[in-house]
Amino acid sequence: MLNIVLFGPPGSGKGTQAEKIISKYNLKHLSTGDLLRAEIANRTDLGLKAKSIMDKGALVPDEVVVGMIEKRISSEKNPEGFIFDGFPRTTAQAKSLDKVLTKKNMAITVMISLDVKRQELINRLLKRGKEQGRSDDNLETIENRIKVYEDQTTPVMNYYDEQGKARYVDGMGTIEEIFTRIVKVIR
Ligand code: B4P
Repeated sequence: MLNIVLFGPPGSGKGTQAEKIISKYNLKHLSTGDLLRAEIANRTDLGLKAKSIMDKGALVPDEVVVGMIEKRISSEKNPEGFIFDGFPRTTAQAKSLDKVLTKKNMAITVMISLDVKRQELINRLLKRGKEQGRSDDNLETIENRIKVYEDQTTPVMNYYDEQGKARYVDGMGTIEEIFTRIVKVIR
C-alpha cells in the first residue's frame, strides 16, 4: 500500500498535485478542505460551524477533521492506498491518523512537503479567488492562513522527519515540472 501525506502551506499546490498523483497511482483522495466544503454546500450543522472558522483562515477543531477522515478510510474497501491532502495540519491530527491507520494494519509511507515562496502563495490564491470566488481566498484570510500554517502546522514536518518519512520537493515552477519531481520521490 502507498499512503502519502501531501504537505505544504496554503496555495502550495497540494490539491492540484493530489489530482495528478491519484490518477497515476490509483489512490483514494482524502482532502479535509474538500470534505469541509461539501459539508458547507450541504448546509449541515458541521458545515455551518466550519464556514465561519474557514472564512477567518483558522483551523477547524482536530476531533472534527479526524472524525471525517476516519469515516472515509473505513468506507473504502480494499484501497491501493490513500493520499492525505491538507491533513494532518497539527501534530495531534498526525498522531490520531497513525492510531486510526495502525488499527487497520496500515501506515504512512511518505510525507511529501511542497516548498513555495510566500509571495507566490499569495499570488496563486488571489488568482483563484478572482477566478473561483472561494470565500477564504482574499488577502486578509490568506495572510492568516499562512500564519496559522507557520505556527500550528509546520511542527507536523518534524513529526514525520523524526520517523524518517519526510521528503522535500521544490514547489516552484509549472504544475508538470513539480509533478515530475514528486513522481521521482515516490519511485
Ligand atoms: P484547503 O482546502 O486544504 O486549502 P489550501 O491549503 O489553500 O490548499 P488547496 O489544496 O486548496 O490549494 P492548492 O495549493 O492546490 O483548506 C482550506 C481551509 O479548510 C483551511 O484554511 C482550514 O480552515 C480548513 N481545514 C482543511 N483541512 C483542515 C484540517 N486538517 N484541520 C483543520 N482545518 C482544516 O492550489 C492553490 C491555487 O494555486 C490553485 O488555484 C491552483 O490552480 C494554483 N496552483 C497550483 N500549483 C500551481 C503552480 N505550479 N503554478 C501556478 N499555480 C498553481
